[in-house]
Amino acid sequence: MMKIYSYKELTELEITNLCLRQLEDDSSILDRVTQIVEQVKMRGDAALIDYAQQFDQVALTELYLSEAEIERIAATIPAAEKAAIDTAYANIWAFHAAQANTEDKLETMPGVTCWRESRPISRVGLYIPGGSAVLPSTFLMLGIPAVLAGCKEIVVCSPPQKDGKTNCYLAYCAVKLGIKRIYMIGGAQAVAAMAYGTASVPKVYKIFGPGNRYVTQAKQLIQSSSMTAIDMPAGPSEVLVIADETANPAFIASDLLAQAEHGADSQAILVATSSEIVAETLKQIEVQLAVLPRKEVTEKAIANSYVVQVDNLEQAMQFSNEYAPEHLILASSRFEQLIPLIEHAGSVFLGNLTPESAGDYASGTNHTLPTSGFAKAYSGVSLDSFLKKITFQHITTQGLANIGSTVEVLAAAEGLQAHKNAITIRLKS
Ligand code: HSO
Ligand code: ZN
Repeated sequence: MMKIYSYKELTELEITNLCLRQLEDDSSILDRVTQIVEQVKMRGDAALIDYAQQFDQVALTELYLSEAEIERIAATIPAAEKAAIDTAYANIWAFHAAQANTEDKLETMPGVTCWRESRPISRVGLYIPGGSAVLPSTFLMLGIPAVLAGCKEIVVCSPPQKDGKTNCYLAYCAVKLGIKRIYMIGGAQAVAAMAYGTASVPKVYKIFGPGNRYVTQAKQLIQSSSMTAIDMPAGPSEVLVIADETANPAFIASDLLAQAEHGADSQAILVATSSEIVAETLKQIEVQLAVLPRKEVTEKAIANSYVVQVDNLEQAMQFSNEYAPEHLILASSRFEQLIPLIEHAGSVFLGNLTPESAGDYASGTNHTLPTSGFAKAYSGVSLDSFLKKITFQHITTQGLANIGSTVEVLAAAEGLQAHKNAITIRLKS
């Protein structure tokens, strides 16, 4: 069961330690991942086919599913799942479409005009996991902003099922997104293929998507060795629930367990002002956990989680800001007054009727979020993640007269005569 700490009895060092995520030491797999990346770089498609045999036990003749095949598989989706994907799609689309903005041109000095324009990253790679859990939701969360941004080439990799194909959910998402190929490549080899390119897989400029330790390690590796950006550093998923006496223990338990079922290394933290709520929640966890299909994994994650008992909501927010959770749930009817106190969180869920699951699948916000305390410096995936901003400027005769001497003086101060000349020669003309 979860350990209970009393906030006021914790030293600063203890708080720091509680907020440290157990980042796995992945040096053990670094050699293996390096080898896979090297093989893909050298042998391209041949290496990918060998790895599909070795890791996925499938003999691929073609590395991707064609448009016709995707359409055929997509057509087998049951009606309820189709309707659910349609609704989620519409909400996620609307929320991300609203993020598009154009900035006004600004005259910083009379005759000196500066502005920014967005351009899509022309080729992006999406990794959609398919091992222990197939995640059509992740396909929507990455595919929709990519399409909205106008990325010309969207390369999608997902590990093949036993039949060498993908399932009807991913296929249906691909059809909706207008994506005409799904590469049946998983793991570190998929990341390597998209980072370096092979005969079949185009090289991309940015790779998105969650994955296991191998995928994560490969993303880190290729970031420095190839000219490829990644969405963000990834760690195990987490939730922090802040609850006061207005919270519902059964609801809190359901949220903690939803997080915990992602993996044994997931963390679910409860920060509560009321000891009765804590006691009730712990009971509810037992009850609800007992009948979960993923009980074993979930139990492990719960054992790896804890409760912090606080005196008031201000203390709760202090702890939460130190932890910087990927997901923050404010299980309180007083959530309104807490919003200004939030400094760090990936995504926030307000009130007792707003479970994280809603955001994981369908409300509209993106579920690709900063974990492991990276919420202190990173934002979750959004439309902007698929865009670059280019700055522009234009200077008129009047502008040159206005800005000229400032640049000349600064260039001279830096000892860069040629920079100064670029102004002087124009002022003279
Ligand atoms: N909670 C996960 C996203 C997810 N949940 C996908 C279910 N499917 C990371 O934010
Ligand atoms: Zn989730």
